Amino acid sequence: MATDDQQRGQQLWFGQAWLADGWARDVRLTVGDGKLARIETGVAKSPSDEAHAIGLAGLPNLHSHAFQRGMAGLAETRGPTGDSFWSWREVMYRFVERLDPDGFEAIAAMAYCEMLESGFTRVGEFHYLHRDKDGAPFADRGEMAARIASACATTGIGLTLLPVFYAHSGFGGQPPKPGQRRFIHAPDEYAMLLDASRRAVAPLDDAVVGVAPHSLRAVTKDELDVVTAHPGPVHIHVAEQIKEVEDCVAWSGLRPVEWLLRHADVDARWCLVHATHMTKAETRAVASAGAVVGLCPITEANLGDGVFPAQWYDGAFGIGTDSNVLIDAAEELRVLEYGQRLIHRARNVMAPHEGASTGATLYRAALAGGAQALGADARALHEGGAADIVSLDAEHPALTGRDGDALLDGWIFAARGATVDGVWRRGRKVVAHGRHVARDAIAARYRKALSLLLS
Ligand code: NGQ
Ligand code: ZN
Repeated sequence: MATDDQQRGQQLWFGQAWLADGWARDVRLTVGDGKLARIETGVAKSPSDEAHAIGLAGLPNLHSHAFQRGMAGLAETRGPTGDSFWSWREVMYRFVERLDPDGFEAIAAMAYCEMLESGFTRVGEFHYLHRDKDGAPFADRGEMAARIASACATTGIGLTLLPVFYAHSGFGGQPPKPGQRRFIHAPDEYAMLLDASRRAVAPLDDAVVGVAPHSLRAVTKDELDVVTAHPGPVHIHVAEQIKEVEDCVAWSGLRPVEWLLRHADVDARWCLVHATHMTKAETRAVASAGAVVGLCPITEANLGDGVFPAQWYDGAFGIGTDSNVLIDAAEELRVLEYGQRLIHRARNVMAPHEGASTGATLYRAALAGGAQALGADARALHEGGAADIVSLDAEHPALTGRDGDALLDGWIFAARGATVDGVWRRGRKVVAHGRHVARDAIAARYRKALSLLLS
């Protein structure tokens, strides 16, 4: 989207807004240079204010593979034998074979448009599609990273790019499979990929670049050390599937999270994506290491991963849309809580104490954990912080007559779509009346790309 300087330096007024110290009424946010220059509470609306009912900080989406949006719903037909995560992965690898940079960018822009419309204002793109169809490097190593950056520029979403290191098909350094040829790097090439990635995101306002060893299946201990020696957030898929746990135990005698905690300096830089299959001791150790757990409840349900052991966990977590089979911030939080309710046959499982709202607990945790994992300033709305703002539609039936935390419960548990009304990124309005301002052009390009890809 073209930079729109008129949108900067503006004043937004909310009937109520969730700030660092809680809900406040009659709030004016003055935006300058992409930041919240000033926050006033208890002030009357002035004619120069753009007025909305309910204001919140936008949520971070800490784990996305944007291109997978293009195959959403195409792996829901029963195959010949035992459909599983691994058979889904075969479908995904076949989709990857066909993707060129233009199609990749068109799909990413569509996914980011939908993310913004659902209330996400920053994405952690766990990016591993580095090479051309035949596995040869692109002339520019950063070609695909630049396509992601361009989709972010088109949509306005904030980017934490996580270039993935991928070298093996299984524990103990097994050689990669042909279907993985577009992902592969040698450790010395990875530094060049990071340089190219930094160049690719340079045109964006507040991008962050981290590192992502794909999984313990895809990297050796030496490679993990090389990759994590680079600065920035560290993201890794871990303990998502039982087979992965069993293979790790067979190889090392340790479970994946146990192995990771013993062989890497896991700390607050780290985001352990999924971490579904953990013992009580592993769960406690992850929390005390200060890492963030990256939960992707819709994808974990869709892929049949299992349910995160939240009953043992008191550490940081955030949410991610991962496979992007369905993009919806509120629904990620709802499915997280509902998974817990279904297995424990209880209600309000994620709320920590009597009187705590489950929706507000989930929203605040996802905001803090997501910000930590993405190396971003995405706490509650605060002076000096990014003007990444979401407004909810007070006229939605699920929000009618609600106040404060009950609005978050209404949004997360009781609303279907269209609850998010406006979204501002660095003060620029990118969603108005629930629609991305560039949706028509983005969707037209997406339809064209998909008709080529799926023909
Ligand atoms: C991915 N997605 O990298 O896209 C993976 C599948 C794998 C999830 N784990 C591939 N949800 O883990 O090998
Ligand atoms: Zn993933």
